[in-house]
Amino acid sequence: MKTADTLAAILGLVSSASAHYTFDKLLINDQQVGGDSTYIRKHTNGYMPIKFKNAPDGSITPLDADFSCNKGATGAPQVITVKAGDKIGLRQAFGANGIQHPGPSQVYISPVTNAKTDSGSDWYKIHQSLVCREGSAESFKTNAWCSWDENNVWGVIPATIPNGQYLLRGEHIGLHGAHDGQAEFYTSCAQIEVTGNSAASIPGESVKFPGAYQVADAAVNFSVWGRSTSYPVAPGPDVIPGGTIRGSASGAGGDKLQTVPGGASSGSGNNGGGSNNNSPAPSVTAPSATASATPQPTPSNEPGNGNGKGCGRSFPRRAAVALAAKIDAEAA
Ligand SMILES: *[C@@H]1O[C@H](CO)[C@@H](O)[C@H](O)[C@H]1NC(C)=O
Ligand SMILES: [Cu+2]
Repeated sequence: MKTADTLAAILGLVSSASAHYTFDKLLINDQQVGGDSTYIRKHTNGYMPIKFKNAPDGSITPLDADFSCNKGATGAPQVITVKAGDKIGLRQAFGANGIQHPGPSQVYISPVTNAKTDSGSDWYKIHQSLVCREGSAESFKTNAWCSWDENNVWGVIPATIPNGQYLLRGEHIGLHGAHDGQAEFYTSCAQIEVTGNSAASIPGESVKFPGAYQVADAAVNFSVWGRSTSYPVAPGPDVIPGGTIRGSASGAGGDKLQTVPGGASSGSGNNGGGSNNNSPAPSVTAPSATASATPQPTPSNEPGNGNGKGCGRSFPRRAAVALAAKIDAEAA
């Protein structure tokens, strides 16, 4: 490709990727429950990304204490009751209607005594969403990712966790600047109570926030800008037994949801025993383009989806020019 063409492609992507976002509406099985921030904790970071390097003014880094539920998060008024198999989504706020950053989405839970007041300590990953469309190095920068253009980060409540209250942390990671320490982290926490399960303890590995991610980790120090067409890494720990993985590293197999085998049997028994490697995925379907939630106008006193902070500013034209030249040099 000529450098001018590469540059045009990069600038086009940067501008389409410059709408930032956060999450404040809860979806259960694709239906919104409650209003804005009824079950999802408010924070004070607006739509700004969290970044290791060049964080927007007033934002935080993944090494700050508030990385768990975002800057200044405070308890929401309600706790939503859910059961194994429920699809739970954190939908975008401020009228945004589609994630347009290449990168994974993940969902973590932390057991708490009181989901309205506790902050969570041990975080278990119950879902990760990777690449859903196998294809070219071009689509790997955009819609090869499962979450591209979707308006929520979602997972499925596992049958393998005990009943009780949890914080549920949804996260999307934009990788467009990740080659330079500038992966963008978008996160919010919902307050949930799991019922109907019989597991006595949570299977699998937990991590701490902050702590789970470091700037040098392969999964967040990653370039989507070369000729790569797969993401053979995932940020943080493995998904726990009974959790779900959507898509795959390369997108081979398409938009499929797989349950991680193992964990104590509970409820319907789909996840029992660890021998059930081909257990059916929960009966959920991917969100359609015509999601049920109604987009809302951007309130004048709230941040919009403009490109004033973050991507636009941290990825100036001269960087795009240099990157375009580098990509062409490597391709030559
Ligand atoms: C990110 O990866 C590149 C290439 O492997 C490496 O040169 C660089 O030092 C890494 N960055 C950090 C912060 O470790
Ligand atoms: Cu961005």
